[in-house]
Amino acid sequence: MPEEEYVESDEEWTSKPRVRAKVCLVGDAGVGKTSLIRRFVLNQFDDKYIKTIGTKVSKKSTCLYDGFRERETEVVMTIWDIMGQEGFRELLKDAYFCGANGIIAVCDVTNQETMNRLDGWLDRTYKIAGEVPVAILINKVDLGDRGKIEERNMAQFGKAYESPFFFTSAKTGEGVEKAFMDISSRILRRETSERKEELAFV
Ligand SMILES: Nc1nc2c(ncn2[C@@H]2O[C@H](COP(=O)(O)OP(=O)(O)OP(=O)(O)O)[C@@H](O)[C@H]2O)c(=O)[nH]1
Ligand SMILES: [Mg+2]
Repeated sequence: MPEEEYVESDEEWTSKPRVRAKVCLVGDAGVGKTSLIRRFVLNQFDDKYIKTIGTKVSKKSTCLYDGFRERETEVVMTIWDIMGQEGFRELLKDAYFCGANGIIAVCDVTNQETMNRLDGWLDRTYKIAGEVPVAILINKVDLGDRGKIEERNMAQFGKAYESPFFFTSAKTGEGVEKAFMDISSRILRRETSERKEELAFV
């Protein structure tokens, strides 16, 4: 379960619930994992391709209304980026996925192979992190014809992981905020239902 802590707000003399969530990005090399994080966290984009070596962690908070707490709740996401290239990724993956609260699986709209391989990525993820919320991002829509992607197949694929899919572009920003907000709200909902279950036993 994501950790929760309460913090004093400087502006109001009220405390605001804060939930911490670990979100991991997965997908093949070059699909745009690092670029999506950069767009979401810094609102920037770079055309240069600098391969991620090992892993990198970024942080961003979102504020969402939590119906159970009946108040605004801050979801502090630590966003984990991993190299897509096979290699020592294999050695890192257990530590990388351990304790993950949500997964963002990324493929490239111009490269069907990257989509076919998401299944393998998600399968391994579930083994380590459990059945956490997943969002599937079909990235680089500024380059590709989204009509090429069989939406019907995509819907079935999404069903298997109960995950919605989003067409995104780290370059233009299209769909990026929506996808990250979706995963953070589903993590919060899951945390809330676990909390309800816990309280039911008290
Ligand atoms: N046109 C376009 N280019 C993109 C988009 N997202 C990423 N790119 C480019 O694709 C290349 C690879 O992007 P990265 O974000 O480094 O890919 P990655 O998945 O992190 O790759 P690894 O770290 O090797 O696993 C870079 O040149 C980016 O500028 C996009 O939405 N549209
Ligand atoms: Mg990268």
